[in-house]
Amino acid sequence: MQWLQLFIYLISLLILKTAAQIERDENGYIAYCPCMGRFGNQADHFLGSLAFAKALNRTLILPPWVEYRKGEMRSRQVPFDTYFEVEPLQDYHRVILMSDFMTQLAAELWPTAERVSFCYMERKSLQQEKNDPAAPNCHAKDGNPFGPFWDTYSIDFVASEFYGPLHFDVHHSAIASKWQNNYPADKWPVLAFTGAPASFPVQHENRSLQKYLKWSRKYRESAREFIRNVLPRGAFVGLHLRNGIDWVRACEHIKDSQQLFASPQCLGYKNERGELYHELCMPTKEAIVRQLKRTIKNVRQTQPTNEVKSVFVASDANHMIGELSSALSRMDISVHKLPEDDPYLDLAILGQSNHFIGNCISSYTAFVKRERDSHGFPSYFWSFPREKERQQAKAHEEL
Ligand SMILES: Nc1nc2c(ncn2[C@@H]2O[C@H](COP(=O)(O)OP(=O)(O)O)[C@@H](O)[C@H]2O)c(=O)[nH]1
Ligand SMILES: *[C@@H]1O[C@H](CO)[C@@H](O)[C@H](O)[C@H]1NC(C)=O
Ligand SMILES: *[C@@H]1O[C@H](CO)[C@@H](O)[C@H](O)[C@H]1NC(C)=O
Ligand SMILES: [Mg+2]
Repeated sequence: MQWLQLFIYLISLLILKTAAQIERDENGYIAYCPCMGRFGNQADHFLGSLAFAKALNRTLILPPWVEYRKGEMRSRQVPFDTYFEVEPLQDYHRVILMSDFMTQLAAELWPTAERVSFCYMERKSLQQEKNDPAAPNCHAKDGNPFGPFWDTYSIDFVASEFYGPLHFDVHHSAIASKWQNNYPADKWPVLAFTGAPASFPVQHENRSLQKYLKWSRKYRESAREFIRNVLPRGAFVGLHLRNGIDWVRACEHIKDSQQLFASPQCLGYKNERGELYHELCMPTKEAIVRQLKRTIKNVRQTQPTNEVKSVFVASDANHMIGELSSALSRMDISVHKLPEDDPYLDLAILGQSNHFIGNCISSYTAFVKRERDSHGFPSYFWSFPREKERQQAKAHEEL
């Protein structure tokens, strides 16, 4: 038994040593709650927050991902490194897991009596009696996921700080130095934001930061195994079908806007590549089948050595497995989906497909598109360019 005790002793030494190695950053930290939207939105916000932390030269505290489960009143917080590796991010800028920060640095650096929440201006509480006109507040923990998020690390705030008119557009202005002047790190070691210090969708300039987001080993391996064991040998096309009931409703906003959610990824940030139209958000089943067949035929012509053998479908609602299988049966192509819903594994597999067709409006698609861009893999969008325009363009070419 002695060797076991020795082993445990050595392991604890090692743990103590790595713990002691976490040094305090004299330039301070940034914390925030990814309180808006689900994964796609949070990922956009993450890239912007990472760039913001770099511009302010503060360490970014990596927040857990906020998830919502059916029938649960409170959000769940999933550690950042469940899905992504921490180390590659360090190549870009200093980061620390929120749990590490809280257990190892917070007591000294951010004691409970000094925790201030940052918001642009007063945020009213949903509970009227909490709104004291004489003492405006960020109400950083008011509602879901705000309360559950900070509760995960037993964080309470003793005061609020309104940072307006400062903003996060460090790329197009000299705002970073204003942040540093107003909030020097010796007086403000931690800037804790009620929401992400970033825009949605992610700024054009920061999309390439995606390359520092590497899937954790678990997701990399699960994706590889699915591709190797379930899909037939050969190339496969990945599809994202965003068609749940929340999406049907979201698509109704198309008619009163220039851009919606992630639409700049196909239309351009200044609508250089066109205006919004409804099919971009909700392509018809017929259009989906037509475009998929056309894409596969194209690949067969242009890359005859790497023939498409299967299609992998990710969806939040209707995978259209029946429709797609029968449409492709004569081409000897099989259609697959995961046996159980897993939004993260879906993403990891879509990132690896030989070709990808996604939804231009969806930030979930945007994650896949950015990851693929970082590897030089091709991506397309449903109903883009618009079918009519494409036919006209083709007619022109033929003339
Ligand atoms: N498993 C799975 N879930 C999806 C898929 N598409 C959307 N979802 C779920 O729906 C959520 C959509 O929200 P979000 O990620 O913000 O993307 P957006 O609303 O499409 O911009 C995702 O986070 C997933 O939980 C999919 O293809 N597969
Ligand atoms: C940024 O912060 C790091 C770590 O605190 C420090 O070593 C470095 O000198 C800072 N850079 C600038 C330009 O201030
Ligand atoms: C990301 O944004 C920051 C600030 O907005 C900017 O300084 C940086 O150049 C951008 N791009 C990359 C690739 O970091
Ligand atoms: Mg969303």
